[in-house]
Amino acid sequence: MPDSAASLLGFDDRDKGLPARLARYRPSHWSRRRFLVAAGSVLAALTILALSFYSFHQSPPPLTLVDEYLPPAHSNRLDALVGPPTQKFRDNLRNDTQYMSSFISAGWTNDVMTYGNLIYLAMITQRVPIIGNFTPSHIGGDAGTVPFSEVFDIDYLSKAIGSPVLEWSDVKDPTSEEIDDLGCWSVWQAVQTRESEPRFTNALELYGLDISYTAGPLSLQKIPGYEHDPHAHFWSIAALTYPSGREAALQPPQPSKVHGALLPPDEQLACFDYLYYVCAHQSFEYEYDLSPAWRFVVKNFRFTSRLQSIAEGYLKRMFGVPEDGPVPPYVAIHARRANDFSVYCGDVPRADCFPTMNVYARRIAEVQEDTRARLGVVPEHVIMLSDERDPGFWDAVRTMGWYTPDHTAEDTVANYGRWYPLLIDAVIQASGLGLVGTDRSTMSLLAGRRVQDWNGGVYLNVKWGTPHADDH
Ligand SMILES: Nc1nc2c(ncn2[C@@H]2O[C@H](COP(=O)(O)OP(=O)(O)O)[C@@H](O)[C@H]2O)c(=O)[nH]1
Ligand SMILES: [Mg+2]
Repeated sequence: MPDSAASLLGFDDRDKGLPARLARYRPSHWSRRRFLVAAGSVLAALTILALSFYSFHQSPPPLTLVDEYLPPAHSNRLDALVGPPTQKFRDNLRNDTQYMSSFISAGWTNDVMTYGNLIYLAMITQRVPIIGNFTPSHIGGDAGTVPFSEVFDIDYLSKAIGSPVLEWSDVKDPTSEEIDDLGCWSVWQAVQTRESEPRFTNALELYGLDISYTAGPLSLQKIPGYEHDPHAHFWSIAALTYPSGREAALQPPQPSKVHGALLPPDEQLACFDYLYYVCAHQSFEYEYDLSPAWRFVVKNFRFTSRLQSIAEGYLKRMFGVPEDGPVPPYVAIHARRANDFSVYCGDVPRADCFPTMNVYARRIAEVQEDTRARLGVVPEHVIMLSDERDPGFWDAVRTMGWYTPDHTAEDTVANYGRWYPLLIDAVIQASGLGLVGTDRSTMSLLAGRRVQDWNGGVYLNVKWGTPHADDH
């Protein structure tokens, strides 16, 4: 044991030459000490035996060691089901297992975070999460859905978090014409003041689920009745999945859309309309280092090797390096500029509201300075990724000498489908040594956290809204 470790543990070689004041610890005194220690131990053991005998006869029989709610430890995530997808979902649920599901309805990254929240909630309540496909919003509602497992490695995820993660297509045959009734909680009705309906979902069209909702209790909202923050805490929602919390919160269910069914929230398959606004401690918690949904779940959403290698092909062609050579280290910029962001500019003209190329260049230099000091690497290549359509913007990017994937020349949509310009851009944002993102964009935020946690790189955001917003 090295000296420092030895002294940390309380051992110290200097004790070998015992001074007079420590004489009672000399070997001649040890036999009496040993006797006292032995007698004490026997007495303690007898007391413990007596106490445990007493408590055994006083309390109910000891709990069994098998926790009935623990998702069974399957080596294959699909063992969490009875078998292959069935016509009615219920026929595929194992009676020794509890499940949880929820739905999405926002931009892609928001939806990634919502699935992260669902899986984290399922983990802390020891249920098996069932997630759905990604549904299109910003890429055009007619683009069709894409399976979670086409984007992220679901087997890796299941292993990494120690719980099976299922997709609806594993549970219920996607070609089934059956419409299943299901009772779910509406968190949305409890946490916001603007709409009276449950959050809109595609559960009926996508999975044939005809849902009867029960409004969650108003106490779910972090600050009940506060119109500007619809967040709920994970454990407030989790409470609804245990008998005591469930019974205290039950109220009359609302009729389902197709069958007019009136069902209380299902106990075997706990489900919720919408889980985007959920946190353990702080609203919009993915922005903070403590975010448990990031640290325990979404950090393990690794892109499939197929998607990663498609994106790497784009990088190599962009940089002009051979297909079998390495991708040089680079910094990516994510410039979020579409209309859903420019509405926040108010009266400020777009040109003054969004960052100029020089503002990005200053942040790039800061990233390079950090990686040079910390890693001894200066990533010289810079890639711009953006939802901007204005050709003038892209001309300015080229003038800076920055790269950009060319989804038109590469014919990305024809080759891979409508989702792939977005997915390839997301992988590129996540695979550099640095990301310069757009303040308030969740797409930047998740890409930045990937760069930090997966690549040991740097994530900086550019502020916007006025010409000097990013001055620092
Ligand atoms: N292809 C591509 N699409 C983008 C880019 N930035 C934004 N988008 C689109 O805009 C959407 C932004 O919504 P979301 O993912 O929820 O992130 P946020 O709105 O920035 O917080 C994305 O999902 C894309 O559909 C980009 O750099 N490349
Ligand atoms: Mg969004």
